[in-house]
Amino acid sequence: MKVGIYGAPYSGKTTVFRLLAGNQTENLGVAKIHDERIDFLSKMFNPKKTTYATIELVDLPGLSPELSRKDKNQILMKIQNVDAILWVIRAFEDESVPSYFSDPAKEGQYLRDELLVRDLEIAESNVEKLKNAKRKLSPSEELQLKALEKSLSVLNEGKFVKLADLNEEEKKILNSFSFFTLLESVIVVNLDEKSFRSHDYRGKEGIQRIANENNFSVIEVCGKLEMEINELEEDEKYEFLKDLGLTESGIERLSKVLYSSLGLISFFTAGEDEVKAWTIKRGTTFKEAAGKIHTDLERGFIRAEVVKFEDLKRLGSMKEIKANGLMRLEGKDSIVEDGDIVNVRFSV
Ligand SMILES: Nc1nc2c(ncn2[C@@H]2O[C@H](COP(=O)(O)OP(=O)(O)O)[C@@H](O)[C@H]2O)c(=O)[nH]1
Ligand SMILES: [Mg+2]
Repeated sequence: MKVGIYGAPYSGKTTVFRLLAGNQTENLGVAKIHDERIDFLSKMFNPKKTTYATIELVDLPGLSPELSRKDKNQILMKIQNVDAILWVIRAFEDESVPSYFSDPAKEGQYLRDELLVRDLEIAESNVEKLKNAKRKLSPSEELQLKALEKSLSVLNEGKFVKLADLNEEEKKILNSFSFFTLLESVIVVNLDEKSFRSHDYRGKEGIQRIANENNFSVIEVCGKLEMEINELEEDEKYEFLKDLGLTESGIERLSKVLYSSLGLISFFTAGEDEVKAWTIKRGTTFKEAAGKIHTDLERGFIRAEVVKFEDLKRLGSMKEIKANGLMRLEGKDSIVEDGDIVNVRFSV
């Protein structure tokens, strides 16, 4: 799962990227998904290794109105191969940092419009190509044309392709055009400390509107504050956050929202060697999930022994779980739920 960080220059993209991916200098990174359940299991099993779920991140150059079409396209090309887009919108006041937009809502509208313009171009040119073909279209081309025309019609209304009335087959067909407005997005609003504390900033309604129209989550962070919090020791950090009325930092929250907005959940394996979170899409079966761990486990799958994390947390030990009959046996076609602790029985 790969997420592109998208926004205008000086909005805080690289700051957010470094906070999520660790203090690194390249533009490719891996974000650890914070999960108290993994912390808990790690304390309980005391394993040699603890592994959190992760998401890949790409930090992109900023997009701004003054760039040429060619330069813009070059930047946008870099989101072509991501699974989701993380928008960073500047809503902090700081005279020492240049600013491209007078208002965060305008910045959001600009970012939205650049995605729409690019998708409109793609839809138009491909519809034209198919319509101008001086021959009879094949059945699959007919389907393509229909899906593209549906997309074009919502784009012409200024709406994202994801709002088009598309069936599963049409969505699949559209994959080859990599429409940006078909991807999941999460909007990060980068606030100054004052606005972060008050949850109030200029342009909030406008940004919320863009998000609501397209079913995106909006997360408020304060890049500067987060960087300071990052430097603190664990217990100091907790005090600091408590003072802000929070139980976790914006970045911790962001990593989780990002994860769930992408339709991702975690199942766990836990033992003396390793406690690990495995990333799957909602709706994955136990057999498929076993394949994430090792192909042998999928091939030779017999059954899964499953314990709910919440049960283990409540009862405190595997022994108590067994004594209370709370270990389930699941077959290959049952669906894994978020927080399942899984032990796969297999034979190859
Ligand atoms: N005052 C303030 N400055 C910030 C904040 N977030 C980032 N900056 C500063 O803004 C400048 C641009 O940030 P950067 O992350 O490089 O933005 P990018 O161009 O979008 O990658 C840097 O000097 C940051 O230190 C914030 O929340 N408050
Ligand atoms: Mg940058």
